[in-house]
Amino acid sequence: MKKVGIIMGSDSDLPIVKKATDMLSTLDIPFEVHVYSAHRTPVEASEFAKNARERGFGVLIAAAGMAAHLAGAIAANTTLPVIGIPCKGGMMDGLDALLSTVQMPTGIPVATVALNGAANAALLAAQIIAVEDADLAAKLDAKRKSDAAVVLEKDKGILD
Ligand code: RP5
Repeated sequence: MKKVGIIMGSDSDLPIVKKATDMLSTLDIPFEVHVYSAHRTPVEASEFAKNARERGFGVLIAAAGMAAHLAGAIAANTTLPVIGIPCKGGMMDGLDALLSTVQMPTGIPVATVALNGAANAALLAAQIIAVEDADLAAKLDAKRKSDAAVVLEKDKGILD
């Protein structure tokens, strides 16, 4: 199975990223996690992205806050799909990170999830890998059904 690469701009992003690693672990998807910053360690970030395909990654996830250029910087160096997680915090409480992550110029796409949307980033990565993996696709279908069952259970007699 292809691996998921997760890069965060700072170790301070780890509590958010943990939701992605938990989800990938639950789905038995192999992953690697790194702290590489677009600003503080730009060489390491770009080298990781450049080598990711030949190292067996199928999708990359990049989480960053503030001037969150990380997902774009990763996407600039690979044609693997890149998912950006804008992280809350800083003076604008995440609006800065959201716009920095989502507003990519034509030609270098980043699939941006919600602020702190690490679980959805992992699920989207899983869905991308599942395009070529029937077992994983079945697992995702089963998860959708069990998630729906939890909601329907709460619906039962909600105002009784
Ligand atoms: C970004 O700046 C990081 O992704 C983090 O969200 C934010 C603050 O980083 P630290 O100052 O906590 O290292 O680059």
